[in-house]
Amino acid sequence: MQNLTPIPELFVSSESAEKLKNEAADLPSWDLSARQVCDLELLMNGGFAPLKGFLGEADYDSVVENMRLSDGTLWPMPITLDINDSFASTVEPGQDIALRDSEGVILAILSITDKWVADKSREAEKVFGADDIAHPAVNYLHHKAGKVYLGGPVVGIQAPVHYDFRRRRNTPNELRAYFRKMGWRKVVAFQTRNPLHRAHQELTFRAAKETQANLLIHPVVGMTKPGDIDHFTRVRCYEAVLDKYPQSTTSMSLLNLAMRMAGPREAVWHGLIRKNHGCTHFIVGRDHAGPGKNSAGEDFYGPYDAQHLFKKHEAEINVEMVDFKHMVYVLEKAQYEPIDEVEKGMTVLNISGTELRRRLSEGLEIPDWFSFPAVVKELRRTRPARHKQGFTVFFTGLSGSGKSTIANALMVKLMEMGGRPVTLLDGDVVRKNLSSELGFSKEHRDLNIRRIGFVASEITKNGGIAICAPIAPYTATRRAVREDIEAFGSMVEVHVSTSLEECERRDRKGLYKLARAGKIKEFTGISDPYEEPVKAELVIDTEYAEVDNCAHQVILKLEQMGLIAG
Ligand code: PPS
Repeated sequence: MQNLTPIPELFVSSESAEKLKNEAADLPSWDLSARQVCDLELLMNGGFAPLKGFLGEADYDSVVENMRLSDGTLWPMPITLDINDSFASTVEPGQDIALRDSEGVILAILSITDKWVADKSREAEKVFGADDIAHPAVNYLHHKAGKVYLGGPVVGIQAPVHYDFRRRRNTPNELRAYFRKMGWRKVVAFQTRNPLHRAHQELTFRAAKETQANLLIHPVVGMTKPGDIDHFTRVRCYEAVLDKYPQSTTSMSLLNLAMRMAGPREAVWHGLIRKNHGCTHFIVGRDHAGPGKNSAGEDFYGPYDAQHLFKKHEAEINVEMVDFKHMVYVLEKAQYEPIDEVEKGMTVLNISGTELRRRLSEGLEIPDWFSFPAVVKELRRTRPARHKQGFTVFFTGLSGSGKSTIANALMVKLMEMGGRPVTLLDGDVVRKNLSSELGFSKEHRDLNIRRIGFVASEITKNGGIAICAPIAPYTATRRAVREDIEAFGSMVEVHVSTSLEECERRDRKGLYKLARAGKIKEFTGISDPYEEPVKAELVIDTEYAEVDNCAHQVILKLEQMGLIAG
């Protein structure tokens, strides 16, 4: 049964908030991570009701083991405040702490009741089904979350401020009030982290029709799966599709949830959150909130596990599940139909997410039967064809291997082609400007390379070409730089594999002689390591090729990867 009376929030009145804010200025304070800000927002506005704060140890144990709070209430997801060791050593149960956003604004006060070191492997096994870092939430748990958890009730001072799409963001009570005002007694919610194409429009429209309910498109704009299309683009896409629905029965609201990609448990969680937002029905699809493949290349969850778990707890969630029909385009009928209803002999068309990404990156046509022109236009603006995107060519190799010479030749060739600005971040040049205070210890080399990676990733993000030519002797650091860059475009690692003997024979700067004589310490190849890349996109040996030819090899590689038009 739908209940549209206001849901309890954790906020105090604005008068008390002002007072508390002043008092809180003297409290120890914790700067919330992006995920914690999302969690706190939904705690404070009632999206996570009946939770009154971050879970204490007994509730946490019970949620992890049984999907229930210790009083027996169904709650599948541990909402915990993880902190680092150094902050943990300064606070104890019984104390109040201020919770601040990334700009230092005090959002809430937490009264600590519990402080404990979590068994993260158990949490991973029980909540996410496997202690495998291929699962984004398990990776987060082990590599981003702090070791110590704090629990206790929260007093809300102010909601996190959002400057984007303000009119599309609604608290549970705002949505409840809207449904009340509109007389919407039945509301079916559609959760999504992807742009809506025709198949989604068709299935949501059908779900609403079949249940005789109004439709709430309720996309997640907090944190979704790494690699997803950013929410700015997605919201513009959703807005472009909204006029395809009957206006009087459909609404769209943004949910600042940090997803965990926990499949079945996540589906139950999503249902409870939608109940709090005044919905009566919820669409659960195949592989709902699926995290992708595990380290062995298998799916973490069965395709219908989420539907089964939801169904099992449907009465308690108090939201009816509408199972997602996999919609396909039937060519002969020129319309979408659920796959299980398609007559034999018909031609069924479908484009997978991977195929869509390929078509976007290669600038290929995306047919009208698949999506709406306005949606495709938005996607193309964000994901231009690969030959229009920024990228980084990252040379690595010993001192004197020829990196800088080839990098310079490559820069000139790319500038001759035109189209994108080219920036050369040569090892020596960077050391004179960006990293002038650094030496050659492992720590300093890593810092130097991470700085180069940061600049290269910004250039890549903004559609330019960055050419980097440091020694970059450590595999792990090169991998970290790759991650930074690949968030925005391609990274082409080029190993200039000229042998140590040849570099030393050339000794163009006379450094090897000094290094052999012990006059330069920590010299790469002589008294410091060089870890050879195993997965470079290209290996160039300068002993057997002219500079011009070496640079040309890179150009051919870029062409092959679709980064420059042939
Ligand atoms: S690193 O390891 O990537 O941070 O090194 P990088 O910034 O590319 O700097 C390498 C240039 O500094 C000179 N140089 C040394 N290289 C290696 N080890 C030691 N100890 C050292 N001391 C000075 C050297 O000229 C390198 O230039 P390239 O262009 O690579 O020959």
